[in-house]
Amino acid sequence: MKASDLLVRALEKEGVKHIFAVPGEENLDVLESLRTSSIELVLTRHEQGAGFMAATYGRLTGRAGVCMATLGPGATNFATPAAYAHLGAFPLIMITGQKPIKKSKQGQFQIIDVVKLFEPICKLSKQIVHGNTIPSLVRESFRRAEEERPGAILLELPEDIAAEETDTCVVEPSVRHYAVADDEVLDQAMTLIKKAKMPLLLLGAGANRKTACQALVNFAESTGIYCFNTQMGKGVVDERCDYFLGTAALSTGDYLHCAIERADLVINIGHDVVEKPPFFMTPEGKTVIHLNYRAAQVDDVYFPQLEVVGDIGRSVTRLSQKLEGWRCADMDYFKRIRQEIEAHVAEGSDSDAFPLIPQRFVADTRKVMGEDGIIALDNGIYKIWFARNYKAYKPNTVLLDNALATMGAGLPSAMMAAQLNPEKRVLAICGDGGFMMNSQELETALRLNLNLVVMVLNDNSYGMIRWKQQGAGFTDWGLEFNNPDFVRYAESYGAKAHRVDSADSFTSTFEKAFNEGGVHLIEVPVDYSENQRVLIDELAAKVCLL
Ligand SMILES: Cc1ncc(C[n+]2csc(CCOP(=O)(O)OP(=O)(O)O)c2C)c(N)n1
Ligand SMILES: [Mg+2]
Repeated sequence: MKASDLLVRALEKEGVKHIFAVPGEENLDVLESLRTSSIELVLTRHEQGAGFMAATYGRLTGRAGVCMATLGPGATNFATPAAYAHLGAFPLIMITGQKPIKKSKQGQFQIIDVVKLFEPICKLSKQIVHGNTIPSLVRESFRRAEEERPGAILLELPEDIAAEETDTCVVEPSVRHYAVADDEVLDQAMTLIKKAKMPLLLLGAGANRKTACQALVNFAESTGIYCFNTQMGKGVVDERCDYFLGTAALSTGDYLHCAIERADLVINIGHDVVEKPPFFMTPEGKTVIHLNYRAAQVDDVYFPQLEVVGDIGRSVTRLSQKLEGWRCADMDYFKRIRQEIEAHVAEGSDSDAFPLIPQRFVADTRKVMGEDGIIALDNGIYKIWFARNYKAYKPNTVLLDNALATMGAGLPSAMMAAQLNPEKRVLAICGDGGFMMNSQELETALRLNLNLVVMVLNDNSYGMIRWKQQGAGFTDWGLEFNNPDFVRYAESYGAKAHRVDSADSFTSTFEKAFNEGGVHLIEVPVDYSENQRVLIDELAAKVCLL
């Protein structure tokens, strides 16, 4: 079999359904092999779009998403999606082309050392030097990409290798089970929990990845321990439940931190240090139990005293069994903090100010998304507002990136969520800055006939950096820009487009767009003056309940 055919057979064997790509001439053999395969080729308009979509496929399904690009400039455009998957722990396989390696008349045209370039941001980065190694390399790539902690893999397939004949066949995928944490360490965790006066449960991204959710809900309900989550842990538990305190959108100083400061034990399930810290540990401070697939990575603000390493769901179930009949004695303080956080979040949610203030557009977004709608956020100041104020109801319904926190991923990740969930409401939430970084993918969204609404929050600036600039005491300078007419811009792609022109028209505009189906862009003029007042001044002045 020709090597490129063997590659595609191996991908089919792994269950690959789509390849997201911007092909170059070095990928033409693979392209020809894909033509007659069961795999759908999804062209995007920038390699970042392909990479972010494939990484989000991995994030949502647990199976590696696959994307393809050419050598040199195509490959370098994969650097940001690779870093996104690497830090975010999303299984991703990137296939890039290369000039012939055995004999070439093209000098160094477009050639850079792609394999080396990707080494620091991949779990494995390798050139395929012989067609016969393809089956085992593909198998190993999927195994590694999907294994906890998931991440990115780069395979470089040179043109001459792609075209050569091979004499091997594909390798069967294997079944994997993770070990449960050792009984002795689970006993130690149980002892620490029983000894604690005010324990709290922290849920991070790892708890969101696998089917640990039910075990975690059972644990919280049977022990009565209150929980909070990181931004990427949103959705593990239904945030409407009585024992949920809030999301750590900031690292310190928020209302939630009154509760965290009071806790003498934090049981951290699935959080690792790639996310902005949900709180800072101090040497004389509280005890932390780290329960995760992998051991803790220690730094200045995270040095857990006990590590419970193994399958999250199964370890938590064993811990629940060990704690059977035990309940947390006094949760009154946390109950009052919860009420305070709830009241605080509700403030401003009915404001009819225009341009809209964050409290209002977050509250109204929650109303239109219904029980199982999915929001995918780009990066900007609104992410903090959504993390704090938007309650997640179900796993994987709030897709935000608090690891690489790159701009430009919001639209492609929402597109992937829409492709996988055609019957659900899916909303991309972007700033005017981040949207313009990959707005060309609107064409891809239309070509794929997605049902997708794109919210563009217009403040004519890099608002997040303006807020930081203000917080640092600098003069407001250098961060404003002009925008295209977003309505006409989206319409030129063939999308339907609207501009919200009053606070009251927000919900009806979004309802109408979701009901109609297809691709819609909705521009929302926003007023970010609340950032300083609510997220800085008010928090600085707050006093924790005694
Ligand atoms: C690719 C990339 N470049 C730069 C940054 C730094 N950055 C973080 S938020 C931000 C501004 C975002 O502006 P916009 O998308 O308009 O959102 P806003 O904060 O204004 O709502 C910038 C420049 C980043 N996170 N990612
Ligand atoms: Mg902006």
